[in-house]
Parts: sequence; C-alpha cells; structure tokens
Amino acid sequence: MIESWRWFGPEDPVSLRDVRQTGASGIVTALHEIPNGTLWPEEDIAARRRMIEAEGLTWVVAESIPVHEDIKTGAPGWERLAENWAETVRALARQGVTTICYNFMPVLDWTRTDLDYELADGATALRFEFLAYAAFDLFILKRADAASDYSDAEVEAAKEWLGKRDDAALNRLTANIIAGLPGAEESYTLESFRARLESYRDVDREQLFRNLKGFLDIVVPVAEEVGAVLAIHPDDPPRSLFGLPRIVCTAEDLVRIRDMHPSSANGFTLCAGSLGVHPDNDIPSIVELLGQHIHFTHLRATRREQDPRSFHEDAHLEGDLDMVAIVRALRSLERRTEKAIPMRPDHGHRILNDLSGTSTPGYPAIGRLRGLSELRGVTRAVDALGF
Ligand code: DNO
Repeated sequence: MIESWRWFGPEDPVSLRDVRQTGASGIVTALHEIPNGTLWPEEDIAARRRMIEAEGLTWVVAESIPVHEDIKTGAPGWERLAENWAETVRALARQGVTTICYNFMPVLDWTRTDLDYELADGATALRFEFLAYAAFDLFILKRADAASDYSDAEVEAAKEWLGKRDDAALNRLTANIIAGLPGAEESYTLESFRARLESYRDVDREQLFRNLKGFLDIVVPVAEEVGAVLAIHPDDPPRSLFGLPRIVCTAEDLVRIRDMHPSSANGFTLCAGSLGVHPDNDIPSIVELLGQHIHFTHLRATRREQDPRSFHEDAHLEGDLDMVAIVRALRSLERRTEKAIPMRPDHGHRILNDLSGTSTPGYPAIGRLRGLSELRGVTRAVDALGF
C-alpha cells in the first residue's frame, strides 16, 4: 500500500512538511478552488504537482474531480460537463496523476450532524445522529415529503430532540449538513438546498444508475486511452438522505456499477468507514469481489450506536470493522495484481494538540497520524507474519 495523506492545498493547516514527517509518501489532493464542471488548467495541475514534489512527496490520487449536479440529474448540457471532466482526466494523466477519485452522491457529499462529538477520553469525533438529521429534515428544512419517511414515534422523538437545543446548536447542525464538509465543494443555503432537492424530483434510483452509466460511457474510454483509472467513492452514509436516491451503498450496487463497464479503468475507492456503516457490508469479501477494480482505499472505522442508524467514527482499529482482516485482504490483492494501492488513513479524532489548534473537520494532524501509525503497524505485521 502506498501510505498517503489528504492535503487540501496551500491553505491546509497541515503543511506538506508536516505530511512528510508522518512518513507518508503519497499526496491525495484536488484543485479545490476550481468550480465544479470547469476544466482544470494543465498549468495549474503542473504547479500543484511541483509544489508537492518540492517536499519529496508524490501526488498519487486526484480526490476528487467533482461531478457536476447536472450530470447526476441528466439535465440538458450534461454531456459537455462530462467531456470537461474527461478532459481534466487527460490533463492529470499528462502530469502523471492517473488515479481519479469521484463520487456520484446527489446534492450532498459526505454528511455528519456533529463535527465535535466528545468521547469519554475528551477526544472528539465526527458523528451522524439519526434524530438530529430527522429534526433538521422535519423542522428546519421542512422538506415537503419528509413526514412520510418517519414513523409517528420518530417525529415525536425528533421534536423532543429539537426542543432541548438552543439556536446556536441548531445553526451548527444546519451548517454541518448543508454548508459543505471539506472536499464536498458544494455549499447551500436552506433555500438553494430545497431547490437542489427539487431538481431530483424525477430522478429515482434506476434513473440515477442510468445517468451514471451515461457518464461512464463518456469518461471510461478516455481513462483507458490515457492509462488512468477511475475510483468511485461509496455513499457516506450508505443510504438515502432527504428522499434522494443513493446507488453506491452495498456490494450489490458496486457489482452493478462494475458490470456497466468491465474494464478495470472503471473502478472503486474502497472506503471502509462509509461501507462499514451498512450492517450487510462485509468489507474483506467486497475486496475479493471487486479485485483489480480497487484503485484506492480510505481506511477508518465506524461504530453504530444504540439506534443503528446513528454512528460515530471510532479509532482506526476499533469500531464495527475488522481492520486487520481488511488490511490482509488488501495486501493479498496487491500481491495478486502486483500493484500497490494508495491508502489514506481516513479522518481521525481530534486529540492532544489538535484540540487547541485549528484543523479541518475530520482531518486533524495528530488524530490522523495515530491512524496512519496504527495501520502501518498492522500492515507490517501482516506482511512479516505472512498472513
Ligand atoms: C470525506 C471524503 C469525501 C470523499 C468524496 C470523494 O472525508 O471521504 O469528501 O472524498 O466523497 O469524492
């Protein structure tokens, strides 16, 4: 595995020098400043690559080239946006960046209700609390069809949850959900969020699958031609939110996407934390199932709570996942394919000096370093013991 680190660009409070000190060698980044749907100029890609190389690091994955909403809804003109996306793949490949992460989540990228959920030891974690989400949906967003998604008891519980929060807490909840978490690239007000949801009125799961297929028909041949590989990221969390369809949630979904284009350029990001929230997802067997279509991995663990629709992010080797089994499956895949997969420790708790400094939600330096070190240890042990 190529030990890698997500870096949000020159504004990231964790510098490239810091990254180097973690022992990681790969950088995962994007030109976050470029609006969705716009071609990334090759000279900007080259400048970013030089900046990374000047620190002795290598840009190993572009995460993400955002997929414009019009491609996901199939709005008029979506083909041109997909062609732009493919042109960005060409430009990245010419600059030596050939692994491309993206997602196909409608409207929102990854979603959490709490970015500073305090754990027993004083560290903080990211959390998705079902009742907070329901309270936002029903009483803050006031989504038209929301009530039909909840039982009477859930509506009551959400109301009670809301009643115990002050304005500051509710504003924070709203911002966490719609203002855009790091890497999400889109940010909404309540008004623009409602309008976006409306644009999916005629897009159900089947239509979204068709729209993904249309997109892949344009971009996979280009990736093949330039020697790049595409790695779709699973939906996080892996279930429908706000009545929107989500199609990258289960092993069945992943196989369906793989079968749209059998070429290995049509591939996946194995995000253990996202897939792990769904109780049916057995991640080591997903690694077997997708095999050479896995081009990138995000390793982190989640823990489902008493209400299993709620979860928080646990330490990298804890939670509901068997991380040792996941690492073993990935190492065995790498041996079979003779290809090293870039891996980044995904997210991390805020611990130690993270708690007093500024950090990007989910991406503190020390919490991630703890994750990386633990994963490095597991990997070395798996190799040394010949598991
Ligand atoms: C969250 C990330 C997501 C992910 C994108 C991939 O931390 O895993 O932002 O990068 O969804 O396109």
